[in-house]
Amino acid sequence: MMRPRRALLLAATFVVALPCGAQAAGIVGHVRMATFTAATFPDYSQSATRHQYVILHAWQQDRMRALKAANPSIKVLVYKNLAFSTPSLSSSGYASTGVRFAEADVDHPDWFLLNTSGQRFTSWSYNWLWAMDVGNAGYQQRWADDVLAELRSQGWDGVFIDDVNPTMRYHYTVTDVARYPSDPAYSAATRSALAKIGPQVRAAGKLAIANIGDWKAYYATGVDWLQFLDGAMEEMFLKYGNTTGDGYMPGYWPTQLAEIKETERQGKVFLAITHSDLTDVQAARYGYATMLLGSGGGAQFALAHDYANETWFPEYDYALGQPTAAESADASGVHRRPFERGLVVVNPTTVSKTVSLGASYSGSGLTNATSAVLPPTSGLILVADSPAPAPAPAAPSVLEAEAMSLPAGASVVSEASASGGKAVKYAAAGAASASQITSASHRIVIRARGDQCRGAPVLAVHVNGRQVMSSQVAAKSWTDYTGAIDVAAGSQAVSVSFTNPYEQKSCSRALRVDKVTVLP
Ligand SMILES: [Ca+2]
Repeated sequence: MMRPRRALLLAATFVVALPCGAQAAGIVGHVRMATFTAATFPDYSQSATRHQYVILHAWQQDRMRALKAANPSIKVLVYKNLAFSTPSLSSSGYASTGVRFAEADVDHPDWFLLNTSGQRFTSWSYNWLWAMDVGNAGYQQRWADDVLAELRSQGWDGVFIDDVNPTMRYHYTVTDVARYPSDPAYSAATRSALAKIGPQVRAAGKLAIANIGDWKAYYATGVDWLQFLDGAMEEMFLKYGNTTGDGYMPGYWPTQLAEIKETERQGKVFLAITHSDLTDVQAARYGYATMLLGSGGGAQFALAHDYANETWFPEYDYALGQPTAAESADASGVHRRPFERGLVVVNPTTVSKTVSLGASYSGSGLTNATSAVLPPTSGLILVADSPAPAPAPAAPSVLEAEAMSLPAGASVVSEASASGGKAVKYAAAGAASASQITSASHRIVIRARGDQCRGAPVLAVHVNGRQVMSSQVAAKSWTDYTGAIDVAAGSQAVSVSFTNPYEQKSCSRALRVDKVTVLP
């Protein structure tokens, strides 16, 4: 199972390893929370290419399968509530909660949390959500068992654990919770649930990612909980208000930047959602730019108005390249981070700032700018007008698989839909190899498809002796599988392997590779 890898600081250069097979969108990826009833996917292929993480409800398995068919390396998480349960189920019988209300109601009344009057209670804001005793060991184990069974049987990549709360104050009067009448007491109960559940989910090869409630106000508590998880969400990142201009939290900006950096330091995934109108470009730039300041490759961003609509902004497609240094602040309080082909600046203060950019940049509404005025709580994502300091990006370098040295068990086959009309079919384990001259490059794209037989063929790619990706090829038609590389201009030794042959009476598993493209 993929583990997000942390950035390694080597001298003055950041070498960033993206998750295996991820679309190399840049140092910050994207998350889609699509849990509203009205959520739509106008184009599964586009959503699956743009997003590295998608969160769905348990009854939306068809959407999960459509996304994974479009991009087998996407991570699709199922929503499960930790701290509450509800009697309602989907029409197909699936629950949004880890433990079913009916089971607790009939067999385990001790799994409900009680108030100081001895009564069960619901959340103030969500009167169908009954508070459960997250500190009860039996409740914790049932939660883990039920969720793990569903992750395995349905093929989810992991679980998005909602209501992982350090406090009950957003749901109920803290001192009225009989067993945990303080934030430290409730935090300890939540921690014990994560300590029990997280390791079991991860040991099963599934992802455990928690939505830590009000993490910014309970920073150290959330950081401590990361050890049990693959990552965490900050659902109120920089701005909680759902309309333009509303709900900025400049006082929490340093803490939320620290959340990104600390999550990266622990080698985990950081999911952030900034709230506003669907078209609020200032909020999107501010959130995305702040993520670019702190990310080492595991940070995933979204601007959301609700959890129904997908948003996308032009800045997400800018080719900044890799960061060339850590972020820093100047005396005025403006933060910046240089990239190979760009610059990110953020003004987290409450007053307007004029910044010198140090060279000519375009982007985020500016053209050929050498300085910029940043309003309070704003950011700019900028692309260098001249290609300095990195050498000019060169054209992609294409290597036809049929031109590579082939191992025994692999052969050239004619396929009208393949580049050059030919591809390589691997029927046995082995590696095809070639040397290819390229410019300095950061991405490698393998066009492949699989003959499926009790599982997908696995494709592994090495460049100059280092494995750069390994991916299941679940696609039956030609599909691009992308990995991150970091090579200087020159001759690269490329090898493409098939690692898991299988055959039985009715089928045999095979890998087909059309071509290899190396991109700057
Ligand atoms: Ca070909």
